[in-house]
Amino acid sequence: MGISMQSDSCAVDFVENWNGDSGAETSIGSILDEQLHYIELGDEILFFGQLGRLEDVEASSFQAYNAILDTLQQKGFHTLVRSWNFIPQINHCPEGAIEIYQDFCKGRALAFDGRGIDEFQLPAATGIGAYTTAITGYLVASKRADYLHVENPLQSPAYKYPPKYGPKSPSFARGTLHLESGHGRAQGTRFFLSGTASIRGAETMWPGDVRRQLTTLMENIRYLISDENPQLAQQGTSMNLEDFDHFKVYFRHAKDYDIIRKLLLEDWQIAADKLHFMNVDICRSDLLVELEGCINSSGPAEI
Ligand code: 3EB
Repeated sequence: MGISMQSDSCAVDFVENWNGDSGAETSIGSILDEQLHYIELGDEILFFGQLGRLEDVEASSFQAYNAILDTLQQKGFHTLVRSWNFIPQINHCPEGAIEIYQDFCKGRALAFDGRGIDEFQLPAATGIGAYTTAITGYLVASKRADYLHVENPLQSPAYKYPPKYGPKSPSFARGTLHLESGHGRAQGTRFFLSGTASIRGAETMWPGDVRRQLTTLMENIRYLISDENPQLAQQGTSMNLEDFDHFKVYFRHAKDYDIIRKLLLEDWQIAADKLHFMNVDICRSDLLVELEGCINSSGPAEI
């Protein structure tokens, strides 16, 4: 699936490779008249395709999410793990209507509500601008129950944002942790970090100041994954920034690229080859930068 994430000034499309367990049983299919496709691989499933249309954002996003959730329930994939939502004209507000992003959140939330999915089952997610014509995205779900959705005590859960940010709050968790199975076999930590921005409580911090926004969001990430987060302390798990395999860095203004990169390399000591930059709009018009990422450390070698 091609998802254009770059403005014309640097029109390089981005290819993402997904690897699964090669020994597992595979099956593929599509739903909603081939609007959405899926690949089942053992206990996991990946959906990808169109999640909505700009002509009728709420209804079409509801329809897409409803169809995905219906298929997941039928096939026994009861755990939502991670979703990505790429939304063109994300900050645009059509006359007499709400912003495209808020309209999308409404359709998505109604689909979750309608299928009886409560806030503790919501997956890590990203909802971000894109240069596509339709709303697209992908979603990973699992038959296994050994995932924990994690919230950040520094931030209001997104599903509890007040109505000024939209009639229905965004449906996502701050991160999703794969719980290590016992059986004497250390699998290492696997963690999906949601798109994280300069938000404390429910409020945007430092509008107009990209440096301070980056500091605040990195402090959000550091706290979320640390043992100061009671949900992780309870699991006896914590993570560090250097554990991440990669980060995707979404930034609104092309002119901010140099400073964001410099601060991530120098102040936050992130290795340059772990960073993937995308120049796109972000879901609140006062947000200038947002990061997501994955941890997939292999853990100590087996003896
Ligand atoms: C935020 O914290 C920033 O709508 O799925 C981050 C991650 C954001 C996911 C989504 C939105 C979403 O509210 C925006």
